[in-house]
Amino acid sequence: MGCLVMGIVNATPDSFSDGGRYLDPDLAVAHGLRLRELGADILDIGGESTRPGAVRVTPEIEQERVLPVVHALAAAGAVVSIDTMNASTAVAAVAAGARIVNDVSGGLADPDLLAAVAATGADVALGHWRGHSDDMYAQAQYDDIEREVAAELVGRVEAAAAAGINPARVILDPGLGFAKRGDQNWRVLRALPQLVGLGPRLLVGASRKGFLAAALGGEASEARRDLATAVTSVLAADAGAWAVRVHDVVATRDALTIARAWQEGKA
Ligand code: PMM
Repeated sequence: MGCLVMGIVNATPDSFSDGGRYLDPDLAVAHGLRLRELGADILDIGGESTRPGAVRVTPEIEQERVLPVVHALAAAGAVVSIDTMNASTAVAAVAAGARIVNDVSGGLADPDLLAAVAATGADVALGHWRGHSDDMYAQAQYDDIEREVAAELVGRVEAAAAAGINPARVILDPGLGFAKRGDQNWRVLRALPQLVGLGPRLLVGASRKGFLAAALGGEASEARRDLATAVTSVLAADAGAWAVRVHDVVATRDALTIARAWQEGKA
């Protein structure tokens, strides 16, 4: 399947599943290089956790964490995306070699981000989002979640265009787990073909998230969440996703390879 694999490098002390493992820039760079060897097409570097209840960090601390990592991985030839909600971090990361700005807030958290990215010429991934981690579940109220997520994503493409970003440079992301509880995530995933139909490339980030564990009956181990993630990667690819954002690059790469052999009748 032609879906790209985005490998996650969280240079944070408190991320959802791998917080603290790669806070040291050298460890984060080594992890990124390993993910690239294992088949990641893009490396997504983040310095601020967006897990439920996470405490926000200043852009200065965020940049201290991510810029050396972005610089080293881009210099090694990797396609790097910067996972940030801050305009100043986005601009500094692009200057350090990032080619994609990945803003889970879709440009809503920092009113300067879209115009700042427009000036850089980088691609931008815009997530469906309704509020910061401390109160995002209060925003998880929908009458018709499929329609509302699609309409709000279209609104972000329009905001990006108004800020000077060519729609061809926009990537959309349904924002799994962001202002979405439990089954609301499955409703959005079931509607993925409609989101693909909006036009922009679609990025899907299900990796290790709580709704996968919940579907497996509660607290699932990391290995079980990674297997569940690989299954969602194949299904997302089949629904037309452009890329999947994952921690376990090998599991998703293998799952996509097997799905392709199945479809093409040859390995
Ligand atoms: N999820 C997280 C962080 N960044 N970026 C995109 N584009 N899509 C996502 O779903 C997404 C993201 C939170 O997960 P993590 O803490 O495991 O990185």
